[in-house]
Amino acid sequence: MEIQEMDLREMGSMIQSRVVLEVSSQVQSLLDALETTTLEIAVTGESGAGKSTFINALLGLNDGDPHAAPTGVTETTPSPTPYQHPRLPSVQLWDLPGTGTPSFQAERYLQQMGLERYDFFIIVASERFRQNHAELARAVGAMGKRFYFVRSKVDQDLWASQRRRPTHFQELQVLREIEVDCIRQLQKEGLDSPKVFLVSSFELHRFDFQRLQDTLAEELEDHKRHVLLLSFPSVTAVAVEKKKASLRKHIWKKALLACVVSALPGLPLHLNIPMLMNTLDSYRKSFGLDDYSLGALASAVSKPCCELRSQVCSTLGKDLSENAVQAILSQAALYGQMAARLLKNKVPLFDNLVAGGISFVAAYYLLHTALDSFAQDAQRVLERAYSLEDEVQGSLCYPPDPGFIYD
Ligand SMILES: Nc1nc2c(ncn2[C@@H]2O[C@H](COP(=O)(O)OP(=O)(O)OP(=O)(O)O)[C@@H](O)[C@H]2O)c(=O)[nH]1
Ligand SMILES: [Mg+2]
Repeated sequence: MEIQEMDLREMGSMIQSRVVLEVSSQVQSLLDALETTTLEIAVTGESGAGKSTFINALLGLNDGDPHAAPTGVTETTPSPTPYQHPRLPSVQLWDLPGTGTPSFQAERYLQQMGLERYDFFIIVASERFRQNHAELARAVGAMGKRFYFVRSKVDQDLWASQRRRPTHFQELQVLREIEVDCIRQLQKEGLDSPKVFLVSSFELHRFDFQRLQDTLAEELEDHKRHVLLLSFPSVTAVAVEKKKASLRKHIWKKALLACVVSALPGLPLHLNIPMLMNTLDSYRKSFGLDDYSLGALASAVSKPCCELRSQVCSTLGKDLSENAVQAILSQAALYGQMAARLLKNKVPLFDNLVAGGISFVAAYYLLHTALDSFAQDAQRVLERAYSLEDEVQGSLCYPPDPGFIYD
């Protein structure tokens, strides 16, 4: 009788292990597909329009960085040049040569640039859009690709306008005038409802950059949307929240893969700590909390790096060490049973995972809590980076969010 019960228990846990293994391999393929999803963005426009500067801003690179696109007042980009995203190797921004020669022919230009390769085109102009831009957009559209117009250097326009009309200057009005003028010009060239975004590469957090990001994301399919949201710098509170939401969808997959199924049936699942550390490190970088990103942001906003770093208050943001990770995992044990009940209907094969011990719940808790606190850190860093005066509020550190089970 006893032996039979033991056999049954062993068989049960063998089946559970098999199921977890099988699901793991499927989840691994899902994540692989996501991680290898490519995003190829073409940035084109006239020479000197600010294409390379925009690319560097998107990649979070300072002009002085050895991996940055060269920029300057003389013509600098003679052939299509790919710039790989520093964190996401499957994302490339292509710096295309200027389109401004008098003999410009859109179709030939696109053929030379290898049109097929790109997911969409960003057409940059620092002044009015012209016939060349409209022609290029039409040719891109005719070949079934999307295009977006970026009107760059708006900080410069505002500055000039303020100098011209110091007493009547109204920022919103000037911006509106620029936008209307761009749209009217493109319509005159035969484009019905062009999408125009006003951007300053030196101040991505202002003007239309967030709207550009939202529009691009909306118009991409699922996997590419995720990659875009991860690859663009989070320069506004909205961007931070969207990045968090996009990463959150995949937490359960990461947590599941971190559960190591023992080769011997009946032993509980345990956790692959290095894998969890890698995931946490990628979250942290994704929110720009690593030293490189903080340094780049600090120099872009001319503030000391330590001032921005002081806004990183979460335990893992400050110290992503194995000890800190273990401490949070053991905290998770306290929540284990309650969390297990609440997660039950949210995660496929949850019973099988929980049956293996609370490892899965602990991994899920760790990643969830970390994501929340990194996002809070990122918000505080942004507030401090872009605040005009030093606000007291920016230096407040909130306690870690205990509510991972409630959403
Ligand atoms: N104020 C301001 N200046 C900008 C901005 N974007 C670019 N610039 C400046 O404009 C100049 C030209 O910028 P680039 O990025 O080199 O222009 P490009 O389109 O890559 O030029 P080519 O490679 O020659 O085709 C540089 O001096 C930049 O610093 C911006 O948003 N605001
Ligand atoms: Mg250039």
